[in-house]
Amino acid sequence: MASDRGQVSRTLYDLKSLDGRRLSPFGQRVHLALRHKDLGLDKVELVRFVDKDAIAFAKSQSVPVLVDGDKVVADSWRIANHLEDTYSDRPSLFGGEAGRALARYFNNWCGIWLTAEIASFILFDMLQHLDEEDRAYIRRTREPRFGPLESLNETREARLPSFRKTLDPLRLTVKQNGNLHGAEAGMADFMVAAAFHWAEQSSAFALLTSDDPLYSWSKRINGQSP
Ligand SMILES: N[C@@H](CCC(=O)N[C@@H](CS)C(=O)NCC(=O)O)C(=O)O
Repeated sequence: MASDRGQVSRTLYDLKSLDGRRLSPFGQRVHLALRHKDLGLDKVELVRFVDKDAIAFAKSQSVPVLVDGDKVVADSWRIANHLEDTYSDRPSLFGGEAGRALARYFNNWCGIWLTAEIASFILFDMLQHLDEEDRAYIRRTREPRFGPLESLNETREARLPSFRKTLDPLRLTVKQNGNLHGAEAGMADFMVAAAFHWAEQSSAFALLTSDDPLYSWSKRINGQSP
C-alpha cells in the first residue's frame, strides 16, 4: 500500500466488519477505481456504522471518505470524479465525458434500486459480520424501511427469480460488450460489480448462478477468479 506520488499520502475510510470482510459496496467501488488507476493507499481506516465522529471531519455521515493529500472527498461518485480529474494521465475510469455521463446513470441505478434490492436478500445475514452496536444500528435504521430483517429471508427464495430476470438488460450488455464500458472495464462496471461483491461478502445466499455471465464478469471485475 505504498504512496506513489512523492509526498501525497492517501487514506481511505471504509466500513469495519468483525472479520475483515468488505461490507461496503461503495467502499469496494473506490478500491476498484484506485486499482484501475494504479494508485495505492497508505492507510485504510475502518469505521463502524456507529462511529460517526471518525468521519465528522469530512462532513459526512457515511463511508467511503478519501483523504488524498490535503483533499478530503466523501461519497464514492465524487471520489471517482476526483480521481479521474486529478490523475488524468492514468487509465481513465470513464473513457471521456460521454462515458462519465452514462456512468452517472449506473451510479443512480445502484443508489436508487440495485443496492436496496440486494439489501433485501442479504441484510439479515450481514448482521453476523457486524458487532453488537452496529447490528442494533442497522436494525434501527433499516427496519423502518424493510420491515423485520428476519422476514426478508423468509420471502427471498420466492423473490429471487424476478430479481434475476430484472438483470436481463445488464446481462445482455455484458455479454455483448464484454463489460458495461466496452472491451475495457470502467467505473460503471466497478459500481455494479461492487454491489454483487458486497452480497457475496455478506451472505452465502447466491444471487447469481455460477453459469450466469454476470457471475463471471463480477468475479473478474472484483479481482477474484471465477
Ligand atoms: N452515496 C454514498 C453512499 C455511501 C453509503 O451509503 N455508505 C454506507 C456504508 S455501505 C454508510 O456508511 N452508511 C452509513 C449509515 O447508514 O449511517 C456513496 O456513494 O459513497
